[in-house]
Amino acid sequence: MGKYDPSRVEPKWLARWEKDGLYRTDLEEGGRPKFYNLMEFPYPSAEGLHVGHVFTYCGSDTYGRFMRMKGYKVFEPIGFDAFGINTENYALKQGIHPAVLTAATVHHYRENQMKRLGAMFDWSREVNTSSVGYYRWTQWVFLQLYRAGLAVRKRAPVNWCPSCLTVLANEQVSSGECERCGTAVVQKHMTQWFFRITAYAERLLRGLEYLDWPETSKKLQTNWIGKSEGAEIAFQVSGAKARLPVFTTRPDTLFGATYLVLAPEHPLVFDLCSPNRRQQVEEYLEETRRVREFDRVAGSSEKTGIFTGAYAINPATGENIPVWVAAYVLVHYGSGAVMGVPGHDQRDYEFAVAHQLPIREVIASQPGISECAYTGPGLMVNSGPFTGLDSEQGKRAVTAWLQEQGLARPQVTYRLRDWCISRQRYWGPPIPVVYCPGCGELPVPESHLPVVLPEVEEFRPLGTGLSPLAAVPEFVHTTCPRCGGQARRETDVSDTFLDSAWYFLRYPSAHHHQRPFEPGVTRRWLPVDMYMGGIEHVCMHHLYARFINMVLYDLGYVAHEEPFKRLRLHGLLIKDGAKMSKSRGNVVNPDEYIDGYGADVFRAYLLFIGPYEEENDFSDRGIEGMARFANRVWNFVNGPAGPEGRGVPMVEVHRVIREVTAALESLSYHTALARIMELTSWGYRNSSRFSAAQRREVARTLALLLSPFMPMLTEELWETLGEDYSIHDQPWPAYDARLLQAQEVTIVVQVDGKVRDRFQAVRGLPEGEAVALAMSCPKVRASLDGQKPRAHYYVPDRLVNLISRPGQAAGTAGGPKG
Ligand code: ANZ
Ligand code: ZN
Repeated sequence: MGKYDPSRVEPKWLARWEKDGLYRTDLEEGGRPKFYNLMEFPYPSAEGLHVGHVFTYCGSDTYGRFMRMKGYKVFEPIGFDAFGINTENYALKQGIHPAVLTAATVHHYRENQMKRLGAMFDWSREVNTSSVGYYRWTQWVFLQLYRAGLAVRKRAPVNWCPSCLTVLANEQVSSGECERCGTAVVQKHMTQWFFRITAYAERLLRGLEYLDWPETSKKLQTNWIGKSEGAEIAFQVSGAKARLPVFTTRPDTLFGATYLVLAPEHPLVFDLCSPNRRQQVEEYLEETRRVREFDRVAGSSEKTGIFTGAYAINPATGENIPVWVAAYVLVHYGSGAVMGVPGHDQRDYEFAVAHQLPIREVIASQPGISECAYTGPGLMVNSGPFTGLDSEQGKRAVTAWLQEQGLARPQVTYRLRDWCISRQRYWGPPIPVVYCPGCGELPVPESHLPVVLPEVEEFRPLGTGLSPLAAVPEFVHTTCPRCGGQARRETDVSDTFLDSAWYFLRYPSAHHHQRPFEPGVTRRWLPVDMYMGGIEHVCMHHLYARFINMVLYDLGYVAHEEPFKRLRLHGLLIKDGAKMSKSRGNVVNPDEYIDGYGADVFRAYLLFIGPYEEENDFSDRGIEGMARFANRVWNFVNGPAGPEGRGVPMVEVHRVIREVTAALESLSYHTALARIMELTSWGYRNSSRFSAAQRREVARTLALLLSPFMPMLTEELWETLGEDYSIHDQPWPAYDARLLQAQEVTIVVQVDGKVRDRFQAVRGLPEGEAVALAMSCPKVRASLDGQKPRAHYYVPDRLVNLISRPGQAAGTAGGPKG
């Protein structure tokens, strides 16, 4: 058979699988239970896949393969998130049309990179969001939201990227910078299309409870949605008709409200402003316009502000309190106005100190408020009839009291903003809306879809706040679907995140052209059973997808309310201390490794670096070791059998099967691989003792256990063993639980005579192995703290005592001490 040569083995099986359609899943009813195994699809960017992507895909694919062997009909689709600013920015940089560039990159990804990975992708259902066959349905999704009143055009402050020349969703801005290009984002007032995701805030929050998602992702979404319960309290403006509503989570502190603050963009600022203060207020507004919203959210310590000259009446105390304008108040949170309670809110405290506003204690506390605000609960003081009440009860009591006078109502506020989905760019689905001088704004009738993105020479953003499509008269001029008169098309395209908010619904229906998703196959295959993705998507893609899916559910198009039953977050691959990314220039290209070692070795190597769900450092130091391991397995199966032995107990085989199974179930790929390596070593050690049947069983088991990690190598071994094609259609190996139980003992591990841990092992474990296992127990490792034990003491099947301190002789320190 010769040496293991991946350059011979891998292409052989890739071709065979493709020819046989081994991974083409029959989505019709019947057969095994279904398992929809989803991974985030790539946006085909410039340089191709990097090692981080391969890490993600191989982890997901390994899980899919495992589920397939466990008897599920696994559907593992793949596609390309090919529309969007990312691709377009690269096209602009290269001076290549995005359509041309996309076709080339998709081809490169698919043919030169992804297909080589040996994953179970069902290429027959590939989707590409930039193809008309896909985006006509993205436009259809838009129309459904439009009909439901959830897609609205409104003027609002939006994030504008001066480099990408387009607006961005809040989610696409991180610490004030464009997520795509890193340029500082500015605020602009513009008319844009929004999806009213805020109408779903409560349901998006509640639904999280029932999902099998990691706690971290639930927390992130919960915080992003940001529910706050409190009250809206109206303050009467002194000497005027106007009332100023404020949102507060602490109505119990009303007696301590010594001033009001409006956001600079608050519509009443100018009405309230007294004539002699007008100029100063205007100067202040001008100054803050340049300050970005995000600095304000981040709780910047800057406490700038200006007095408007107006006063309002505190409804609790009847006092006249000054009305200020300050940048720390956000216009579109709550009502854009705050009651300043410096005694019990730290931002207010700093503001009051800076501007010499009175600070009043209304919640009693041990530390008091002489140094800083007291923000905790306590008994109300200086609060008229409420004095002495507990602050929690006070919240309700004060609200109810004001409510009777028509001055307050309980209110819930969310931090979540409506999703701005229009982009002034070229490379996306045109938003299907028409404007008629007579009939107004009209959705394009479904029967007129798709609104085809015109082929243009000039796809550069205009920078005028209009999309390049506005400069294409043949596109802009159309007829009104209602009156037949001359009308104008909407020229913005929709956000890429809309493309990806429903792609998992399209995969099973990729062959259907009459509908976005065919009801039968959708009911059978959705929701997704396992979704593997990155943490950076939790507040964007995952949230958007849940929202769109929920809307489609409400409209009766799908039968499942939540799209992703189970979500797991893969860790990030770190290189030189930072996340791999093109902008940092620390991207590692997988191609050379795959050329050098084969995809199987590289797959297994990536999954062996560390726990899949944690951050891992990429270096290629250990890849040789993985290549040696692949060779060892190869040689074990291919090597000369030698004379038949008398036979050995096979408990070890069962133990390893059990542990690899458990490790795969919990995505502990590195552990699974370590156990398979142990089995390999054990196989070599016992080589001369195996009966022929045993030797064969070990070889078969090794191939089966390794097949989710190294699909091509193991397919070749399977053939060598004379087994039936394909190894990937075999059931997952079973283990004999009763045998394991009977053969198993619990070994106690002590360090210097103190019990530190225990582990399960087979009876009669050799001393060297027992000590090695003892030293690998986590608690033992912690207590040794990097030290090597000086000696050890072993009672077979019972105890290992590791001696680390000097002066404790092995023989005397040992013995179980209770
Ligand atoms: C008075 C008060 C007293 C407050 C106190 C807090 C503590 P969360 O929990 O994040 O929802 N607030 C209201 N609208 C705001 C806006 N547009 N921009 C900035 N801050 C705003 O925060 C709610 C609290 O944030 C509200 O409760 C309000 O300050 C402030 F001892 O009202 B509080
Ligand atoms: Zn009309």
